[in-house]
Amino acid sequence: MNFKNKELVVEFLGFLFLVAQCLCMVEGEIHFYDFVLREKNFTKMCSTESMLVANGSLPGPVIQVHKGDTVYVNVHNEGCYGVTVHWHGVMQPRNSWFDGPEYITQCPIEPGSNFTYEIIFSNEEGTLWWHAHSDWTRASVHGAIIILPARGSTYPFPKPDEEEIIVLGNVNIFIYMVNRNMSIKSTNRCM
Ligand SMILES: [Cu+2]
Repeated sequence: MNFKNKELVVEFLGFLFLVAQCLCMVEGEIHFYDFVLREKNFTKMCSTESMLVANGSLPGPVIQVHKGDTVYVNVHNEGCYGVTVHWHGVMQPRNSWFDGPEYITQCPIEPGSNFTYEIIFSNEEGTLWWHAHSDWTRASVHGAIIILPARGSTYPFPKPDEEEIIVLGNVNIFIYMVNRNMSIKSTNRCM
């Protein structure tokens, strides 16, 4: 290959690099979240129990994105049990290692450690949810995922005047399991 041809190849590669950069820019925005999982006391139905929750709230924090965005969630496990987090309904094509079911796509995040999930929103639009995917932890470690239409597009229906997030959960199941002293205590590293 003579010098002129080499120059053309370098210019062409440079052009491809610029096109790739532009394509990356129009794919969507990147968001970062930190979920700190820690025990907290809650009183429900006349009973006070310590529950593992994310960022001190039940339900946990809301993830809000637009279609096509990517989210990085750093999960800090400051609880007593190994946990994972699943992004329910997010298809994650070619990204299944961040799907979250314990012992299927990953080992649990051990107490005192953290793990950063990459969640790629491809075709999803609407309201989904995220939840812990380890035994009973899903009862108290969960929250909503709001996926707005892609930037520059609109809802497939008239835009609502107001929107409210409703998360349905059953805390009684959690209290029942604690009271029955199920396997939860045998795996509790804090006891
Ligand atoms: Cu699920």
